[in-house]
Parts: sequence; structure tokens; C-alpha cells
Amino acid sequence: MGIVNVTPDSFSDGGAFFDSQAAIDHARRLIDDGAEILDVGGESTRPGAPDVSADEELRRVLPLIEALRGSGVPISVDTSKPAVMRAALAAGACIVNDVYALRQSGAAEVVADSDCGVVLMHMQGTPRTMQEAPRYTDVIDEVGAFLRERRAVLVALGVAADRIAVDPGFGFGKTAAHNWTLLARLAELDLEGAPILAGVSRKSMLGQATGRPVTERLAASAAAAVIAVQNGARILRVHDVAATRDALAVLHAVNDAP
Ligand code: 7PJ
Repeated sequence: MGIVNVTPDSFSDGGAFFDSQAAIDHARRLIDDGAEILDVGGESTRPGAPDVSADEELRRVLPLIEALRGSGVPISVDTSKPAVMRAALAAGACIVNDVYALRQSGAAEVVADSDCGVVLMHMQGTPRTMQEAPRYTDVIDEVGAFLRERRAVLVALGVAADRIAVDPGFGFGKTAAHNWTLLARLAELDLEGAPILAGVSRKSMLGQATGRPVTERLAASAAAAVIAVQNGARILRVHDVAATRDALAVLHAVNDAP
């Protein structure tokens, strides 16, 4: 899953793709690099990011969805707002990726009323405050229980289980230590067979481990992606599709070795 941000303040690309045409060009490059899903987002969720209205979010993401819907690659919309989900699905997106796991009022119903796929992500707190004092008794138990509960809510609304992927939410209300525990023990999350999406690309945990700024985390991101897949992730949300695919090709070659 290649990341296409259309925000003026996204932490890792600094709003380089705020311009629609630049974002479209970037998305096409990700497709050429081998992305199998494009995740289009118009609202930054970095800690302390300002709120964006649904209208503004739609102004950012709809031109992209419309430009990319014929590309043959499924489009995911990274949003928490029911109105944005509904309009994005109508415009051609087919996956809702929600860092709030459809907890905003009306969001679960939008997904239940469509036939889209959905990614349910764990977050402790809200983007504004989540990094102030993340706290868990057992991060594996708590993240697993939250994701099972959100999945059960959706299934009860009539969403087939095979439409749902789950995500431990690296960096969302977690210290670096919590993130490393989740990555190390991803396979211990009891997610009842739901496919796991992992988003570690360029994240601060990699800065913590390497001492490198966000612009210099390509190798660390690729290493983390390989570990995530080795530990059971099925979908990777990444900025650098070509490098990630190369890293995974090495993993697959090892796994296929006679
Ligand atoms: C994630 C996300 C993630 C899912 C962002 C960033 C921050 N959606 N949206 N999982 N992260 N599902 O790209 O670093 O980890 S925005």
C-alpha cells in the first residue's frame, strides 16, 4: 500500500504533495514501482496536527481519487470522517482506512452500507494528545482486544469478516518501547485470522533506533517492513514502494530457498 498524502503538514513529506497534480504524479510513480493499493489521505494525523474540515479534506482527496480510479489499483481513503468516507467511496475509492477504527459517529454505518474493504487501526487517545503519556498494562493484550472488539462491532452490523483488515497502529498513542514490542510480537496478537496491515514507514520509532531524521529512514523502514511481514503482516503501508518490494523480494527468496 503506497502512501499518497495531500496535506500541507504531513510529518514525513512536509506537504510536498499538497498540489493535486504533484500528488497524482507521485501516485503514478508508486504504481510504476509496484504498489498494489494506493492510500490517499487529506488529513494529517501527526501528533498535534490541526483539525481539517470534511469539505477541505474532500477538496484535497477527491481530485486524486477521480484521477486514479481508472489506474487498475484499488484506492483506499485514509480518513475518520463519515462524510469523507461516503463521498470518497462514491468517487471510486474501495477501501476505508481509519485510524479511529470507525469510532466516529456514523462511520461504521457508512462502511456497512457499502461493499468496501476496511482497515481498523488501534490508537490510544487522539492525534492531538496521543503521545503525551501512552500507557498500557500489556500492549499486546490491549491492542488485540481493541481490534477484536472493533471487528466484532462491524461484523454485527453485517460487514463480512473478509472485508476487514486490522492494524496495531504503530506510533499512535505508543512509546518507542510499545512500538518495538508490537513489532517483535505481532504474531501474538490474537486477531482471529484477520489480515494485519502494518504502517512503520519512516516513523519515529525508526528515528529512535537509528538517530536519523525522517528524510533518512529508508533503510530502517525497509528493515522494519521485512520484520513485520516475517511476523505476520499481510499489507504494508509505505512511502517507498520500490525499496520495500526489493526488501520483501529478499525475504521471499529466503523463505523459498530449497
Ligand atoms: C497509519 C495510517 C498507520 C494505518 C497513518 C504516518 C502517519 N493508517 N495512517 N496505519 N499511519 N492504517 O504515515 O506516519 O500506521 S498517518
